[in-house]
Amino acid sequence: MSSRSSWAEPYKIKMVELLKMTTPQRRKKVIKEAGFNTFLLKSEDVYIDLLTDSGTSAMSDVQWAGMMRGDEAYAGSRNYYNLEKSVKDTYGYKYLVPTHQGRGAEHLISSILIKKGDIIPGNMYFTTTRLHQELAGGQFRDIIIDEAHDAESLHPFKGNVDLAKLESLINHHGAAKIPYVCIATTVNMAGGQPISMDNLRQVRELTSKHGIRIIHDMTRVAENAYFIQQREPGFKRKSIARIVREICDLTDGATMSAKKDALVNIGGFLALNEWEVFEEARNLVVVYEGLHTYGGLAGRDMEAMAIGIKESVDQNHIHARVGQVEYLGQRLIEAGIPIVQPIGSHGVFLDARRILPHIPQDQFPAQTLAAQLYIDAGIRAMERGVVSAGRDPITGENRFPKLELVRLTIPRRVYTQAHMDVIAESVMRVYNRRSKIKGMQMVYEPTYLRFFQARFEPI
Ligand code: PLI
Repeated sequence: MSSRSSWAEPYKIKMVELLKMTTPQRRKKVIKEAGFNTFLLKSEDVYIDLLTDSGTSAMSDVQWAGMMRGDEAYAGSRNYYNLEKSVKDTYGYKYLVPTHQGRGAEHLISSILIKKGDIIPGNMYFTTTRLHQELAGGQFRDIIIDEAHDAESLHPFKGNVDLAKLESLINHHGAAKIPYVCIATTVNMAGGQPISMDNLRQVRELTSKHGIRIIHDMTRVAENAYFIQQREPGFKRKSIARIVREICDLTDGATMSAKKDALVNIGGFLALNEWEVFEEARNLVVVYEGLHTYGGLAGRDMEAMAIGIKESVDQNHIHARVGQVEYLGQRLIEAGIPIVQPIGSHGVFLDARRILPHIPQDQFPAQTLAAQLYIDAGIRAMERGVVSAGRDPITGENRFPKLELVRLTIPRRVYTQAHMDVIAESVMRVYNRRSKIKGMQMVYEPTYLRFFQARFEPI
């Protein structure tokens, strides 16, 4: 393990991508044309892109070299076998089905395991994960601890499961109605908050007692392992790789968006320990993604993923990754800006409820704040509040989550400390004129995952 205490980057820069600066006049014009939805902006109009950490990371020279070794055979590509080995060695799951990205894996596992009327408990929803559960006929139930819904709670493991909530669901519906419990490591919608190993062990014990599977959303598992190492007694001297493996060993299968932790621009997989479920997934993948040895990916993409998985569990890498996010978060805390605490692993989440208390939630405070941030300095963030939560599929009513957030998501290995300063200064400027900011109304609402394409107008 490293004796370094600074989070300074364990890499140097070999190539740069030039950014375009825009004027406030242009930004006002283009955000209006984009329906005040940052997803609808052209990326060339963005200075610092904090929309997501998904597929936006910088690959290493080793990954790029791997891209040149793509074996683009339709079947049995050498890169598939390299990926299979990397997944087995790092995560320990027995069987691998590659998919084009995380939601491809969610689609497969939901279609295979969920029957109409089933209940899927999870430690907070994620947008695509819950939608696939619902499209398969299931209903999601939130079993995360209450502290996760409180932006101000300093609980060190806000991703933890409330075991009483889980037990009560099992008692009420019966284990036969629960095909699996969905456990995310580093809970995205809670602000990048980890689950503790101790809590995961208890979830394992309870689910094993009832014969219920745990399907692991392992999209940011290495980041979760870092928090366990730093915060949970007994883990200080364990490597990230070992902690990651210990987490995976407590679960029965996993969906992975490799576009996050695993440092690739595209790719994902479904990993399983049960042969029968794997056999079905291997068959179904040919319908929706591609043959089971490429799952919608090019050989070169699988090679980059195989390498990225190994880089993701390096101590110096993860220390710098989370360290950079913490640097930005600390600057905002020092300036008195309300953010979700503790600071998460993949981004800093602004608490729009406390920043814009005069805007009611049905006038989309987080959506509004994200648009204002863009206008200020060309920084693109993402709404994670009432727009992302969508409507209840049964009642059709808007879901009003307690957390109404703007996510400043930090891509891995992309921006510098000076960029973090620019971001902090822009947030402070917007914060200082917050009382003048007015809410918005939604003027176009798509059926699925509305946050991607909805349009708004100022009231
Ligand atoms: O975007 P996909 O289909 O590769 O992965 C879906 C997905 C699943 N689980 C979790 C926890 C995610 O964060 C996730 C995707 N997240 C995106 C795109 C994000 O911006 O956070």
